[in-house]
This record gives sequence, structure tokens and C-alpha cells, in this order.
Amino acid sequence: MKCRRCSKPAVINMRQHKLALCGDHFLEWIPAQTQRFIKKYEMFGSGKTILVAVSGGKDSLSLWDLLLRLGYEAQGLYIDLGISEEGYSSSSLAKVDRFVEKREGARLKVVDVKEEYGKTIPQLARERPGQKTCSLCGLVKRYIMNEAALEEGAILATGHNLDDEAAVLLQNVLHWQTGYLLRQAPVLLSTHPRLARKVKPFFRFYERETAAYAILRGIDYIYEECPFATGATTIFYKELLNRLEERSRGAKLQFYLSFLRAREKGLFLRRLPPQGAERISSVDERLELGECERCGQPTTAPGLCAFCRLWKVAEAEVR
Ligand code: Q46
Ligand code: ZN
Ligand code: ZN
Repeated sequence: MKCRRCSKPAVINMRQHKLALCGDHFLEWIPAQTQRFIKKYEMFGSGKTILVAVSGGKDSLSLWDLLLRLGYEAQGLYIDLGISEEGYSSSSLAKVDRFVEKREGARLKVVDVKEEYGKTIPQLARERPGQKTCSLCGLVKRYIMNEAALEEGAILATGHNLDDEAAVLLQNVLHWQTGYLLRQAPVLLSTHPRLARKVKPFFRFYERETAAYAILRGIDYIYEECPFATGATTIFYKELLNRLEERSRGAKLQFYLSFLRAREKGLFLRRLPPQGAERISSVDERLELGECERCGQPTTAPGLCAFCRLWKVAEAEVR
């Protein structure tokens, strides 16, 4: 197969776009597309600080690399979860450190969960056999990412790709999780002074495209999945979607883009009973956001937010 732009041998064929490209043209195409998505979805403008949450994997490191190349003020955030199983956390941090060493001016902030809060994620999970490790970990990561972005006065960017987003969408649709569907978007606005704006500039790229970018750019990333990811339901949904994609070119992209269009048209808005004048409100709007008594982050629960409740119980157990 030949490159559509120069007829050299193609290194990637993106069937959903009917576009095959050689390495050089692919390395031009990815940044141009990313820039287009940043503008189209009004993610951020130049002059803003972007905090890229990096795990050592291909998506997040590629995103950081690309934003730096595009000239954005992009800093990295690595959360050390203390996963010693298969040396996961230390190997992933080593990849991030290598990445930083090679890029002059790249600034990295590291938050060590054990140092900050007293326990690693596996320790925390072992004490709560009824809860899934990934749910605990997700809660901790989301909280730390938000705090770090607020501290830096930055917009938080994550490397989620289309395969990640479509898998979560499928999961949410199968359970008709309207609350989650309402909050699933490439841009999450800051709806409270203690909530950072969150963006996903890679959300329209297939996973194989971000992997190809990392390889062609010579980015050394951690190939192994986190040991706790084995058997995770998202992996199963990704496989299902890949089977669908094999049968129907572009199915994953269409699934997600059609969802965004439906969301924009108000499919997930709920009409409330008239109060004076009838009005339409989102499910989110109806949730009263209070502030956590301990950390001040917005929460729908009275008293402490879920993160502070988690660590308060952990502290009580230590005593
Ligand atoms: S790091 Fe954490 Fe993931 Fe590992 S424990 Fe689960 S959520 S799988 S992206
Ligand atoms: Zn070419
Ligand atoms: Zn709190």
C-alpha cells in the first residue's frame, strides 16, 4: 500500500478515513489533526498551562511530546501509585524520567501517593476486599489530578484515545448510566472554582494510531499493562468494539461521534416539572454541589468527599 500524499510505502492504513500514509506524512498528519481537535472542541488556547497526566504509557507520553512540539506550555504529572507488583510503578516512572531527560525544559511534577497519604494503592485495596482496586485507584487519581491542576493553575489533559472512550461509552450505554453519559465528553468544563478544566486531545485517534506515533517518534514507553488491569471490563469492551470495527470500517468512531452529536442535541437533558416557567435542566444541574469539610473540593455527599472519606477510614484503621 502506498502513501496517499507521496506514494512512498505506507506505514499505516487508517481504514476509517480511507487514508494510508508513510511515516513522514503520518508524523505531519497527527499534530495537524490534534491541533484541529483542540480548536474545534475549544479545549485551550496558547498561553495556557497544560498539565498532562502521564503514566509512562504510549498515549500520555505521545500527547506530552506532541503538545510540546506544537509549542504549548505543557508540563507533566506523574502519580506514583506504589504498585510494586511486576515492578509496575518503578518501571513506568523510569520511562517518564527518560522522556523528561531527553526534552529540554520539560517539567515534571511527581505525586507519591504513599508519601502524601501514607499508603500505596495495593495496600489500600487489600484493606478493602469488597472494593475493586481500579475503582479506588481511579478515585485517588482523579482527585490528585484535579488538585495538581488547580495548584498549577493549569488545564488537565489526559491521553485517552478513541478506543478508551468508546469502551467506556459502550459500558455506560449497556447500563444506561445517564449521569455518566452526561459527563462523558472530550472537554469537561470547570463548573466550580475547585474543579479544573479537563480535556482529551487524543479522543478521536484509534489506539493503533497513538501507538504508531510513539513508535515512529522513538518514544520509549511502558508496554506492559498495569497488573491490576488484567480482566478489566474495559479490555473486554475494547475487544468487542474491535470485532465490530473489523466488520464495519469506522464503527468505533461513528459510535462515539454520534453519541457526542446526540449529547449536543440534548438527548441526556431532563425536562423538570415546571416551577414558575418550565425549564430544561441537565441531570448534573439538579445535583446540589456542596464543599468537602476537609479539603474543600466539591462533592454531592454531605460532609466529606469520597476521597477524604477513603483516607479518613484508612487513618482510623492505623490508630
Ligand atoms: S493504574 Fe489503577 Fe489503572 Fe492499575 S490499578 Fe487499575 S486504575 S489498571 S489505568
Ligand atoms: Zn508520504
Ligand atoms: Zn475532601
